[in-house]
Amino acid sequence: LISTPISSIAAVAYEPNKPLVIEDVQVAPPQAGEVRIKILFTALCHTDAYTWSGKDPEGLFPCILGHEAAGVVESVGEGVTEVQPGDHVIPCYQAECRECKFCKSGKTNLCGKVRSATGVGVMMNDRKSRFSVNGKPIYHFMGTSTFSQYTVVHDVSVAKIDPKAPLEKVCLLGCGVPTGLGAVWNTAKVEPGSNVAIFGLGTVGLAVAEGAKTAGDTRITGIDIDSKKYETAKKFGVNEFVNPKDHQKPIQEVIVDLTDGGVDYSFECIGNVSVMRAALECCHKGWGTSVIVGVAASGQEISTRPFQLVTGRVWKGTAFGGFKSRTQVPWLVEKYMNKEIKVDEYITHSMTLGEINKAFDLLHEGTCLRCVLST
Ligand code: NAD
Ligand code: AHE
Ligand code: ZN
Repeated sequence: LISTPISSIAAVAYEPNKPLVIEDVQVAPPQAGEVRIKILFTALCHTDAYTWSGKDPEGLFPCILGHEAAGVVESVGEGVTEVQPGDHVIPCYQAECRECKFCKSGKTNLCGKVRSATGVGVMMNDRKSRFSVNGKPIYHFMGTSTFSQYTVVHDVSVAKIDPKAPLEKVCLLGCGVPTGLGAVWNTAKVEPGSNVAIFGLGTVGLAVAEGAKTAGDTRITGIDIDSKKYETAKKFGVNEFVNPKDHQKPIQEVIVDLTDGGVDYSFECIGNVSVMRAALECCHKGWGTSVIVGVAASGQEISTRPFQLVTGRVWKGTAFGGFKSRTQVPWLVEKYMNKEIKVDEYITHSMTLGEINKAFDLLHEGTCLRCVLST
């Protein structure tokens, strides 16, 4: 079957912070090792807003953002064997080739096969984009570019899922929910009976809460400057709330006092470097572990007294919750189908791709967790 270019409605980011432009984009056929996907549903994540803001050192314009989505394979390039047209899939910004040094290490979910291309908005084969408007190239984003009716991704970035799974829901398993769950299960490996602090109660923080709750007998403290977040967070297992605005003392001291010397595990789910410091320093002496999940702007750096680490606290980070994407996204879909993990509960809004600018506005209001767009 010969694949030809396709016209696709997409939301193009021409410049940082300027409204996205909905227009017809040409999507070239998939080359060797590539897959063209018809995206049916895509959600917005705060990382999309971050790159759009111009603060991402890897952000390139014009580009097509979006990385939390689900769709159906439309056509495949030469040599693609693991998926075929019609397969239901979730694009994965964190690839998994199973052959590179990273994949074979058994120590990380990061994959080295296509990262050099996805970081600069092109495809690996010819270091070019498959998107264009009037012949001018539009950059890819995170190897996914899901704010489009059609996208082209590397075959190592496609998870084939159960065709019975509702795509308008499981699109969330492309980023935020797995990131929070995996930060607990894979990165921190929280044990039963642990004391946990979560900084930031957006989708990622709530998924951390859900993951921590499944560890069993956990005491979970949620910290957020927006007290509107507390009602929902209770449903995700958060037992206690602290609003930094209610306290004079540094928030780490407040948490240490509340938790008999500090927490066993803390998670930063905001992307604020001073909160990252607080999250480390509220950990218990001798063993407390803090996981950085939030993404901080270009030029931002973390700091603490080395004594904090000398005395046993551990600082870690996580990308996509440490999940091996192609292998474990289908497994997460099954867990959702068996009602073992929440997904629907994070979806607060649904709109169309044409309303994407309105959806981004919502993301900055406290009431939105995930907004799912139909394309
Ligand atoms: P979100 O904006 O929905 O949630 C952030 C929460 O933090 C909000 O509830 C906000 O009120 C709260 N907050 C802001 N400043 C605060 C402060 N100083 N103290 C306490 N609370 C504060 O975002 P999200 O979609 O849940 O994403 C959270 C972060 O995780 C973002 O930085 C995103 O880029 C990042 N992220 C990382 C990965 C990864 O793989 N590491 C994956 C997905 C998202
Ligand atoms: N380009 C950004 C990197 C941002 C970042 O850390 N991204 C996370 C995923 S966020 C999803 O919402 C990630 O997976 N990082 C590992 C990787 O390989 O990019 C910057 O700040 O430079
Ligand atoms: Zn994301």
